[in-house]
Amino acid sequence: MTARTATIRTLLLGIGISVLMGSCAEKESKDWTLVPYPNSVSVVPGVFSLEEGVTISSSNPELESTVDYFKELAANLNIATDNGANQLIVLEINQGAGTNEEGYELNVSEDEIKIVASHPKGIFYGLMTVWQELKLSGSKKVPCGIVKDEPRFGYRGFMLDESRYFYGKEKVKQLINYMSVFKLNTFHWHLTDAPGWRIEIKSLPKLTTVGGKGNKKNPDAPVKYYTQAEIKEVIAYAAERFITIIPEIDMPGHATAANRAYPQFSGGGSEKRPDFTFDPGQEGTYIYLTKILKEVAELFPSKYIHLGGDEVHFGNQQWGDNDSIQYLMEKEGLADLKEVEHYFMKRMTDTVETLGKQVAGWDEIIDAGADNTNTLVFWWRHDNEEALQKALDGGFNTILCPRRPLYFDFLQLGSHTNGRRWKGYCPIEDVYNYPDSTHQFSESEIKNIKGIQGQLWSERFDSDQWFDFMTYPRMMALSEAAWTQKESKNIERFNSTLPHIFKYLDEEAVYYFNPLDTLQRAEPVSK
Ligand code: TNX
Repeated sequence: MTARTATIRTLLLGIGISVLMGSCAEKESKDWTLVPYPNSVSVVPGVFSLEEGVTISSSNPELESTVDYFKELAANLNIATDNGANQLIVLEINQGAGTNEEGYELNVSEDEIKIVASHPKGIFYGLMTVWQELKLSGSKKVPCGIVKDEPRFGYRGFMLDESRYFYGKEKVKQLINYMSVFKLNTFHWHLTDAPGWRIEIKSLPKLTTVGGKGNKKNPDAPVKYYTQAEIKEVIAYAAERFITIIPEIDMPGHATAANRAYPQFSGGGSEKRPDFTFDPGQEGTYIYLTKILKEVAELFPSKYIHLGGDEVHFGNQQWGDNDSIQYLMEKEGLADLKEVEHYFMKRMTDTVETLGKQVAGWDEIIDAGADNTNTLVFWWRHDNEEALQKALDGGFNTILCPRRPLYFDFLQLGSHTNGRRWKGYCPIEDVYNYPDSTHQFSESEIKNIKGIQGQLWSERFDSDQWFDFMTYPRMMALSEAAWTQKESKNIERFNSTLPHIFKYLDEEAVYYFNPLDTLQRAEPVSK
């Protein structure tokens, strides 16, 4: 080989390498790391980088608070937003976007992310997708391509019981924050039950000063409740994250704490559950409960107020010996105590409607003669398929929240000790696979199913650690089950995202359970 041909060869080789390197460097690629996983994702080579900051462009005043919120999140990731960066996030509300209110389309090229939605909710979820990618992948880059997404269910809920144990405002805000990040949209707040009454009612102060004392494990625990100002603060915090809060004032059972405060409205209870019910025989009870519901209705913007209505038979035995109830039965022609219960629910439903709201209730309310156009039914008795069938056949808007697998006070691992069982328990994969693993719904049934909800009941828990351990990451499995279409669900992909979620939760000192390494963390110790 001559010197000249050697030089040409080196030159050509050099060009070849630089062309190769050039294309690699320009076309760095990555996949999305997301829960819930979007319903349609196409990734092309290339990334959008926020390393030099990002300019958010939206001329729509409706999006102002969402944009401010996203800027705050970006700042926490050390991403500058008002620094004149060329990289653009463009937000566009377009009624013809072809997605439902919560859906969005995300178009990512190397210098622009465009999010189009028909409603601010969709823009919010599009931005959450971007934020989640940055946070979970631990980089400042987003994959190029197109995401088209909208939720499978319009109602994606989580219920927290703060009567049995009061976790408090900061813990609730943290929960609401994670709910929004993982695209859940309804927080059902169980504020009253036997151990404690947790919501200030200004016209009836003893409900909280007397009824707010104690919890399930310790009846002498100091008074704990939310003032109306605190409730407003939590509602505003949730609204900024597109989460609706449905308050629950449980009646006519589970009323023990209220009855401690105002015993004149107690309908008695059983030996095991004294003063469990309100008294449906007295006119005064209806006036009293209407006062309560009026303040609740004024406080919460939610269209629904949840009236409970569950497990009345646990403590209505004394209704049989109550003169005013006997009189009511005669006057109204009520044949038995079941009919008394239904009479009570009907009157309280009328009250709620007079206050401009609609009733939500546990599945027992179907038998209480609830009206199918206005009532939202929560099917919780997993061992009572008939109740679900009645709800669906009856045309009720129905939320699926069965004990198994959606009660997070149930065990998640067989060797754990503190949690409920019912011929089995609630491991994370059962939550993830719900409802498809359990039900096959017809087209007409599906129309009545508005969504799914997980519940954390608190009888057995007495700390934030317990809250974390039982809730996370089952809540993330719930979020994918609620958002992602059956065909797009994939538990291996979900499991491979969990370590990224754990890193995030570790930074926040959350005591989650790790189902991939069950020995990593022991069950918390109760006080
Ligand atoms: C049933 S769900 C209840 C709650 C308990 C829960 C414990 C429902 C409507 N009632 O009062 O806390 O089981 O798992």
